[in-house]
Amino acid sequence: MLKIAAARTVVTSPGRNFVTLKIETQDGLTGVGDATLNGRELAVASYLSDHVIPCLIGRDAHQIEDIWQYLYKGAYWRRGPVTMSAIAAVDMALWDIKAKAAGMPLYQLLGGASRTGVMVYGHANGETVEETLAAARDYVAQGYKAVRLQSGVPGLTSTYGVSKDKLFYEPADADLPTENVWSTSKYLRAAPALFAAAREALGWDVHLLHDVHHRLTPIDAGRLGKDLEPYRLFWMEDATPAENPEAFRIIRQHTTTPLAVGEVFNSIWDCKQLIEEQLIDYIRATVTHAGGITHLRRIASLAALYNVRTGCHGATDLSPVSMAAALHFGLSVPNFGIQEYMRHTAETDAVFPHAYSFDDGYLHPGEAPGLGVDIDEALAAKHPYRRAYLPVNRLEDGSMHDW
Ligand code: KDG
Ligand code: MG
Repeated sequence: MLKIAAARTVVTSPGRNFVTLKIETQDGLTGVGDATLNGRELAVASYLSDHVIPCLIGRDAHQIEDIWQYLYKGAYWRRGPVTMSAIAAVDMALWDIKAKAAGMPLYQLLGGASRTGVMVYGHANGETVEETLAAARDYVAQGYKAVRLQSGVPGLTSTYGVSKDKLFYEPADADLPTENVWSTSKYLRAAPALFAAAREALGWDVHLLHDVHHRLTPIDAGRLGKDLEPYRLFWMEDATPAENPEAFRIIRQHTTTPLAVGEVFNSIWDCKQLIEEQLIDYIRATVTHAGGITHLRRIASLAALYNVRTGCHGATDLSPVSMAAALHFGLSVPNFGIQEYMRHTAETDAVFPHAYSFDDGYLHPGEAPGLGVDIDEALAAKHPYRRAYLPVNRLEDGSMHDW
């Protein structure tokens, strides 16, 4: 038995907020889990400290599945991003401990490597098409095999994915939510032009991706997918608000552009219908927001039955702990598709020393036992929490819209 002796949450803000759970066993093994929920960080920190940690002390850290079920079924109130991020953090930390106890990198316990590396996509963002393409060329020169393209929409002052700091996009940018303005018709004119220019400039050997960020109606999404077909996208992401799986039937009827969704999902129940009806091609749930490695493996197993591949969300509001977990998962899972890789800042990397590394378009989790990532708590303490919100979106007439 590996008795859990202590657990604590660490909230730190090395440029942006992160919530980390650290679990210690009686014999001195430690494990870390990421519990960051962008813009709602303290809710998860409280859920962990006030409600979950007291139930962990004295339990056997080896019993990962039983602890998962205990926290999920035992709460009575199931699912939701706060609950599932908290359970995910416990799950990650326990897998970290188990793999350290075994003296192996976690991917070995998950069945071993199914590939030599995890293909990633970088973010090329720009106010203009030219700026976006310059950023994309830069990624290709660094060896990236896949790039997500987002560009400013003419006539709109702000666009999802485009920020002042080109290298490190950070949407949670204000003490109270920033208000953005959205126009579907302007966007629908701009997006195909971006990809036409991209194929001209970049050729056909690089995978191109695009994130719609849940902003379209199903029929508009169908039209956009059709307009993008000539440019052979790797995927069109989050075309419509993700709560309604049936919307994807309409999109599917109109386009062969591959569809990805899932960064806001937190349970297999959110994607069951989408997967079983083969309405999507990639499931983008994250280790942090979808209940940890234990639950994500369950989602991936269901997806494998229907030719749906994984594409874990990997934005910078997930800490390097989550990134490491996603890499061990991605290296081992049979139906891996691609992994998002928005690089963290040097400030963040210093707080979370890690073993994963990038080479020629692929990330590898490294060979350190466990997840291969830790938190430097002394350094973390030097970066106190700062309230930060994601923006909200309004149409040009002032109506609230999806951000
Ligand atoms: O917290 C929200 C971000 O993670 C999200 O806006 C980033 O859509 C995103 C992506 O695909 O990285
Ligand atoms: Mg996205």
